[in-house]
Amino acid sequence: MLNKRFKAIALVDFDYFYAQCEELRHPEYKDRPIAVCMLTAKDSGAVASANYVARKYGVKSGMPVSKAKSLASDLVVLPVDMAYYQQVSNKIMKWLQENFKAIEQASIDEAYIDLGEIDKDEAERLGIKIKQLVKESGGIKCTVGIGPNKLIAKMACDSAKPDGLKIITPNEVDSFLEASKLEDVPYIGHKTVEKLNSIGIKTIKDAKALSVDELRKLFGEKRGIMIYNFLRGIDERKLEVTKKRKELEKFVSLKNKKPEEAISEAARKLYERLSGMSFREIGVIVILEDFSSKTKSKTFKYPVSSFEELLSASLELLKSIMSESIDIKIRRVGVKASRFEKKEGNLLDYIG
Ligand code: DGT
Ligand code: CA
Repeated sequence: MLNKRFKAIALVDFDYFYAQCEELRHPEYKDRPIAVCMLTAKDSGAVASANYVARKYGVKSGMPVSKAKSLASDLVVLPVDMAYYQQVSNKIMKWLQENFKAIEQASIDEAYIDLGEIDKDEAERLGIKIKQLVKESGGIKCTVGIGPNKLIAKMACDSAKPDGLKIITPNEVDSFLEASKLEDVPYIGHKTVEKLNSIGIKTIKDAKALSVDELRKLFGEKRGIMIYNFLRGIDERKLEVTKKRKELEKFVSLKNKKPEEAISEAARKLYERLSGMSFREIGVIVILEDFSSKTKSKTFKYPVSSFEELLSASLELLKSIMSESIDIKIRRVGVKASRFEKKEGNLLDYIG
């Protein structure tokens, strides 16, 4: 059968995100039910994220902690640690940004990726690759949905959770939608579903029988048109592309350290932040006691991604700055990487 090309959008959504981050740093809880909760006082508050073991007992986001505990007696209740989840998310999002031309970070655990014009086989390969990238950069399992627009990408993703990959080509949109429930359509909340149910409309197929004017009357001008379009898989929303980072830098104060020790620490911190990204230029910034600064940089002939090369170039640049002035009093030092490169050529080349 002809494998037609289409403009594809992917949605990547990290599975049970806060709870999975906790599993990462607490392997001892891995097979236990975990609920990460917004705690207001001891044991009172609501569940923000639950792992799939807890979900088997019926534990869900938004549920009071006391109810969750009554459902799963050995529930591990952990408080939300946003700074940590943000760190895990940043690492993965940066990586995705460096590997794809256009991404829109939609939330802490969701990003849309423009995959360009591809066929179903390429979509499959890219979907697998996205899952690998997320796993390698953040240690996190995720689900990827791919479709001709944001709406279908999101619905495909929701239907494939957890640890899934689902591709819906333009030809498959109608049958996919007809097999979905009204409440599976984003922005059709339970109030809209109730209203539709009250006039005898139970399925997407039923709802498609309503004209755009009827939907406008029921839900207002804008919402009516949106619902009309979404029921047909039509979504013109563009990606709001998150800007690519041009450079990354890390600073370390000397305090009692030698400049070489501080630069090594800055290089290590920078390397962690880079999470495998390669770069063509490296700079060292030295901030003196009087807050003036000196910088030197080096350009590589080839993209570099190893810690050893980053460290030796940083030390070399530091030495060169220090040799140019006698008796300099250093307050802080920094290492900066720039001119990032995709790992290998363009996006599809990446798929080996
Ligand atoms: P998933 O994607 O179904 O495997 O599970 P999650 O936990 O990743 O849920 P998702 O994608 O709806 O939301 C992403 C994160 O946002 C989630 O890990 C915690 C936070 N979140 C979601 N729902 C709630 C909520 O009702 N209350 C609070 N405080 N946080 C929430
Ligand atoms: Ca999620």
